[in-house]
Amino acid sequence: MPKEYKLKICLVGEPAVGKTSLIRRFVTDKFDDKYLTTIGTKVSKKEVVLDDGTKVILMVWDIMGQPSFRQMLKESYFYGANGVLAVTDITRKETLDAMPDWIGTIRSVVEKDIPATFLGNKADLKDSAQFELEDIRKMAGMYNGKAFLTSAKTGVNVNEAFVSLAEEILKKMK
Ligand code: G3D
Ligand code: MG
Repeated sequence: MPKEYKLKICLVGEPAVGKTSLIRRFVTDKFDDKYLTTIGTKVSKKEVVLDDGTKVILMVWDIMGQPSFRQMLKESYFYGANGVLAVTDITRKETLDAMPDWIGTIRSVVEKDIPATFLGNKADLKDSAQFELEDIRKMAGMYNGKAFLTSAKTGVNVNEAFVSLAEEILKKMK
């Protein structure tokens, strides 16, 4: 009998990197170009079945990206998190540079080696890219995480990234 798991996943990253859009794409498989900036927190739920038949219910937490909120909100948002999706925007290098601060914050609340998967989002805007997959891989490597180029707009790699994180979390639990 395959086991069933329920996991809490938090998205972190600077404002406008595409956190809310990625969740909307993953949960509803649709992209809305007119989606407004998030106000407050939102939890979405999606069930995935892994290759080995394991059923995983993902509770996906969307957080406000304003760095000033990082300290204020960290306890309630990150409490009980099983994994992190660290989202950057490939058209803005500063969103990659800001990531260690985000990871530091989450690691101050939850266990130090919480699985983290690193995304370079807006892969559809490749022509205005300021960094590439290799740079994300380097950062991910510092935290033993995987790296993906994603696009909430086209949907490329969005499912793959969420599922990969779920697999990393379960690998660690077993
Ligand atoms: P956030 O939740 O991290 O703050 P949002 O980011 O999901 O609100 O997205 C911020 C802006 O980036 C939005 O544009 C959204 O449409 C756009 N966006 C998100 N993901 C992608 C992507 O993969 N490709 C492209 N081209 N745009 C993306 P607006 O104009 O609505 O502010
Ligand atoms: Mg948002």
